[in-house]
Amino acid sequence: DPQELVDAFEARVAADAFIEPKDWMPEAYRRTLIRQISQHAHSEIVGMLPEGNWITRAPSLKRKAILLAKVQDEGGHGLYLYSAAETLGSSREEMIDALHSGKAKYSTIFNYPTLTWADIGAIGWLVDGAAIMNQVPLQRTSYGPYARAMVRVCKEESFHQRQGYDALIVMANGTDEQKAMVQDAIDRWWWPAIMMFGPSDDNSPNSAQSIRWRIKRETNDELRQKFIDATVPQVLLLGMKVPDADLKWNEERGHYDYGALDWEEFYAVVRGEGPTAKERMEARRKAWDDGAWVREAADAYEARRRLKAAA
Ligand code: FAQ
Repeated sequence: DPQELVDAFEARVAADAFIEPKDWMPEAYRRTLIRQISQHAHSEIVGMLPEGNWITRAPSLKRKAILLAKVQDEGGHGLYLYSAAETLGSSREEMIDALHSGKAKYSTIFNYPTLTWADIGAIGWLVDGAAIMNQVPLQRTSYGPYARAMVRVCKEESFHQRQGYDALIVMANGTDEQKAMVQDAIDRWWWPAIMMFGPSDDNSPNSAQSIRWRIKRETNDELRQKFIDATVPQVLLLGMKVPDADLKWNEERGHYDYGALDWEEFYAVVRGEGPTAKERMEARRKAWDDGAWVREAADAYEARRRLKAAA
């Protein structure tokens, strides 16, 4: 009886038990998860590009080794996430195709250019910092494979966040020119980073259902506020300024009040009109096309292996 299946599913979610790939689940739950997990995967893979841009220009061997490791981690995160989405019945090809045709989204943040070395520090600290704030609760998301992928991803993101802040501490204690580069990077990355949390709660069409299904454990605005509260003191510790004239500690709320986000910019970037959107998609399509021979070779190998096994 379908109602019994629905009741059993709802009871599992309410008891904070994980839903696993072979469990019955409502079709809309499956679709929401494929959407969110695949978009998360795309973000990791596209997110390799802005930083990859600086690997050959890192200022020292140490910084280069760290950056290489970070970008490789992001590739790994993308792969765990695609695998988690595949357990829901979506194929890798379908997901990649949705990205390349512009049907699937990826995080707005990766549509901004990395102009200086300080941007690499700012991405680690602010972008990975925002990612951690969003992903720590996802370790308890109701779908088992997604939750488990998040455990390792969060550990690696913590390293990413620290290395970014560490790079900026060095520059913030350096020459006037280095200090100015740090402030400039904060000025350009602050607002895009707080936009990563998505639309405000009253404009977030997916939130209510995702919270009911315990896919999302906290709302976009709750996470954004937590991120701002945690990050402002870190800006001040660097001796830098937050580029928000309305930012003010609110004693009564126990939180920072902050200025209005530029939602027009946010939605324009979501629509694919971000400063580097075209370049990012071209790079992804080219990587996919250039890798065709690897997929073909793997298929040919598998066909030969089967032929041999059958003989
Ligand atoms: N960019 O109703 P909601 C990383 C879309 S971290 C683009 O609130 P939802 C690590 C949203 O998809 C970044 N689109 O949606 C890293 C929806 O459209 P749809 C990735 C956005 O799903 C660091 C529509 O707006 N992290 O990659 C954005 O309930 C450094 C309405 O929004 C994740 O994906 C945005 N910022 O909440 C890598 C975390 N915000 O799908 C490299 C997992 C919203 O209906 C270097 N995802 N939209 O067509 C989530 O937690 C959620 O999906 C949210 C959005 C919170 C992003």
